[in-house]
Amino acid sequence: MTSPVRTERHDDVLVVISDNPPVNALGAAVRQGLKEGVEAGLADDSVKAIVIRCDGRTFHAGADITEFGKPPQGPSLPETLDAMEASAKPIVAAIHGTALGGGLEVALACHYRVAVPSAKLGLPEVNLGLLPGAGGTQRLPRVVGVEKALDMIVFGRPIGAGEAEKIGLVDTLAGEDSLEADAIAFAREKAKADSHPATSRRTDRLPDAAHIGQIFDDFKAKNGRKMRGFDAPAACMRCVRAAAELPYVEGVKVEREEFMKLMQGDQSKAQRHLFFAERQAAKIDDVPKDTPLIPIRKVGIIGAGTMGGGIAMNFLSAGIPVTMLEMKQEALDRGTGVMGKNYEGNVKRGRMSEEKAKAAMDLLSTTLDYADLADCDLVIEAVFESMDVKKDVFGKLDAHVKDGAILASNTSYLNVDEIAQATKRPGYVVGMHFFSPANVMKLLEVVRGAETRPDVLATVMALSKKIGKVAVVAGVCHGFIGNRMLSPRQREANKLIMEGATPWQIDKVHQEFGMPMGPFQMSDLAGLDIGWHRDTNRIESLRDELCAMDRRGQKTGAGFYDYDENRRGTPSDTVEALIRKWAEKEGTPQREISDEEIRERTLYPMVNEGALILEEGMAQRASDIDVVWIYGYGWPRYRGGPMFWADLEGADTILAGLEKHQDKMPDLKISQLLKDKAAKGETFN
Ligand code: TC6
Repeated sequence: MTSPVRTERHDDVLVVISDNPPVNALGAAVRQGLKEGVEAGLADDSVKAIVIRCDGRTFHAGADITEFGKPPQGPSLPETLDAMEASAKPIVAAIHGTALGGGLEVALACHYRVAVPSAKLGLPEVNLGLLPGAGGTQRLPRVVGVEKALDMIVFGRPIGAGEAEKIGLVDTLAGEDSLEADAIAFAREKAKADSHPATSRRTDRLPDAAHIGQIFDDFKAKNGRKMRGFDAPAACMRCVRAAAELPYVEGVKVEREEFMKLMQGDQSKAQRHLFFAERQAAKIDDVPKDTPLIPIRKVGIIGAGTMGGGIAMNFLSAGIPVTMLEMKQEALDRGTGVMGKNYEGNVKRGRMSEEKAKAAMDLLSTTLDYADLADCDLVIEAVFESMDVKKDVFGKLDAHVKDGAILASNTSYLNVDEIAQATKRPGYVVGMHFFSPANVMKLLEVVRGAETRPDVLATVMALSKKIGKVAVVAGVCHGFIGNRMLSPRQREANKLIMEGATPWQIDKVHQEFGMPMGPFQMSDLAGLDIGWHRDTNRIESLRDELCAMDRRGQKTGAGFYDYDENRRGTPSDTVEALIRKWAEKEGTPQREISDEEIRERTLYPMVNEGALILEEGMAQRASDIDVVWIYGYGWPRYRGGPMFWADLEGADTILAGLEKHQDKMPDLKISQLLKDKAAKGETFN
């Protein structure tokens, strides 16, 4: 087998080049090649300096994640890097693209770092439930100081080469098109010096012993909430603290120990699963990768409400012009006003520059006339959730918008095939289900109708990446993937409060599980009056009565909870009394309900629904369902999504849990797929 690493001589400088597409991951063969390349340079007296660079689109973007959990092969990364750092000849990392994880650790073990201005550098291992385990937690603080290192390691956020140069992580910037030549010249210059900085021996950027405690206390006080539930951030902090307090060799031991613990834990397994799940979701089994895409140069949005405005912002921010249509000028003015405010907010919070926000709004035009949408390549409808209204809109779009343009519906429940029948181009009709707030939430469910063309699907999937979304393909069924699974959870939660649990007990169980909010907190946020017929004034359920009392959720200051002016909720005695009144009216016997029962009756039916979705072919794969719940509903990343979590629980445990409560859930149809998995001891993922 030929090595992915080769060397080239440039007079007295040896360049060691990795070529391991797509991202030059540091697999066994690359590590071996790097080690041998450096050894060759050291053994040859005529070589005065060594440059390490990569071919292709990026410098090493990390360890090869596919090797994790398998028996180690070839030289380990720490061993390879220690040998490099010990070299008496200067070694220079020449960085383009992304130097991430193990890739940045390679660069940190070099004596010098040269980067093109567009390069990004970071230690994102925490996002995989891990920490930089090849000396990164010990070397980075020695180069950039503890505070900056904490920021980069605990949050895993890469920084640009410009900032890296400012903080001393990069020694000099190279020309965008002359990286190799500039790095060679730099290395040759450095070769004149007698010695070269070995990162592990540096202490000049480490804080005084007296300040260390304060730095870590402050960091924890400021960021503790963001790390709730995750194991890796705290382990990263312990390692950086070891870097500040202990000699390098001792710090490395702490790093190794913490790394191994994380690597063997379920959290990292879950987060690594998600890394691949997210990438897999972009692939459609029967749509070839090279399917020609339909160019999308202009987008139309029908509806300037919260949803329409949020959807429009995604395209505007990505530089794609949008024309927004409404029935009345006031609605357009209101909608564009809200969008302007949202952009202002983004600028204020430092998420976007003022110029970028202005450039985005400049790409927006508005109209009351369907004829102005004629030249759009894609039109997304975000109007009232009613089949009649949607059909009317699609009929009009079909008549006005050019042939070959894609017509998409943002419906969250309705039948996309029926909507498509309102047009003469059902092949060009697709669902694009954004989640609210649509300019923030990463998930996009792409609903594939019976006649949706492969190029339409491929185009929408590619476009979603361009606008920063994670897209998952769903089939046509009520609520698609996410909302369909939400429904049995809510149904059981509603029943449980009638049987004796309180909304706050149920929400607490979900929050302790790691969800940002429980079912009743979510109802209050969404508003209890969705589907409530105020005009009839009929009170047929607890929900009707809450609405009639103007307890319609956060927006009216009360729902299941009472809310203060900062929208902080507290349990309501009134609601509790009301629940008991309704339970008595229904004749539901009251009993003490355990947290375990709440978990089993709300979470297990979700898994069952996920299995039904798979069984019916409404999702392509179990990991797609996980992606939906992570990006659309705040399922804790460290639990990998509902189907991954089910795999850890075991299909047999889930099935037994459902069967145990079957008398309380007579309407629950247990999935045959779940039964099969349980019988064979198989997993979904
Ligand atoms: C680490 O370094 C730990 C060190 C401790 C050592 C002791 N390994 O994202 P894309 C695949 S942990 C294996 O679509 P982009 C990816 O699955 C690692 N495979 O491209 C996909 O395959 P597919 C720390 C990898 O241009 C293909 O490459 N590093 C790896 O949108 C293209 O990927 C990270 O966490 C990998 N490390 O973004 C960085 N990386 O085509 C992880 C990618 O078969 N990587 N693949 O689906 C990234 O963040 C991004 O890939 C990117 C490129 C920004 C480098």
